[in-house]
Amino acid sequence: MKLSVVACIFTVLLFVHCQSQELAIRQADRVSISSGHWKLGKKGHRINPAHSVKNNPFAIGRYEVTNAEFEKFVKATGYITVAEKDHNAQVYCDSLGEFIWCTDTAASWRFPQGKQFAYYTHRLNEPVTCICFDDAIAYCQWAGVRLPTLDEWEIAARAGSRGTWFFGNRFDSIVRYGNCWHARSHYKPDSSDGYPFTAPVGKYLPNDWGLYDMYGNVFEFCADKPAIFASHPEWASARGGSWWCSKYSCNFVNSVDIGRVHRRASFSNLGFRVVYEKMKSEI
Ligand SMILES: [Ca+2]
Repeated sequence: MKLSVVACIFTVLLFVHCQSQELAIRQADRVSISSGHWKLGKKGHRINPAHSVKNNPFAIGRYEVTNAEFEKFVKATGYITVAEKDHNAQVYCDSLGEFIWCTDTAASWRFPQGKQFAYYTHRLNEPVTCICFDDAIAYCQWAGVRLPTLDEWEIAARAGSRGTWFFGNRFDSIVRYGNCWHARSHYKPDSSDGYPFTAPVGKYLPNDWGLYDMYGNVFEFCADKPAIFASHPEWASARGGSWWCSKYSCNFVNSVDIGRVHRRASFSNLGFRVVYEKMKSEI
């Protein structure tokens, strides 16, 4: 009798311990951002003009959503992505001109560069790609999270800075903070930084608030769209640039620019990070 009471107490204690450990891990994977007044955008910018905002507190993923996290969603729900159904994922191909991507009918989040490259299980800690905006929304609904708004993403990326980049005024410093493209053209793959495509999340230095890969690695979907996109319900917005972006081509590796993509289009340089509504105890 005594033994079973002890076992029961031990089980309860273990459960409590596991719960708090889980909470600690989850806390480590997000950054809480308090309410504040911020100056965002850039004077004269056509898509993201200078504007001031006051945000509600929120917590944002410290990293982009990974293949391992997306795998949990798929295993739990049996979800099939748009690219798996429509066989229309866009991947990088060499020997092509700038901004020309290949439709690879075999590519999907499981084979993010097509079947000639590694299966996702070899890239579990890399950001999920070849998913479209609607897939990202489905993940968020399952996980009880949401995409950041454009303003939330920018507040997080800027980490209090006011310029084009959180690290200063020279693009070349990006080499320390983001996985992007360093060759002059895209005619052949650029492996000069060790990562021709995506890199594992968190490989580069974070911004001042501890957020990784806000620039580069993958473009990140946002929940809303700038006013100038309002007449295009089929468009989604994405920010921060990707492994494909360089100083010569693709100007999105910064805190200001906002890209657009069809909400059903899936690219191997496009993913997302999530926002958690801030817990009351953190406010
Ligand atoms: Ca990114």
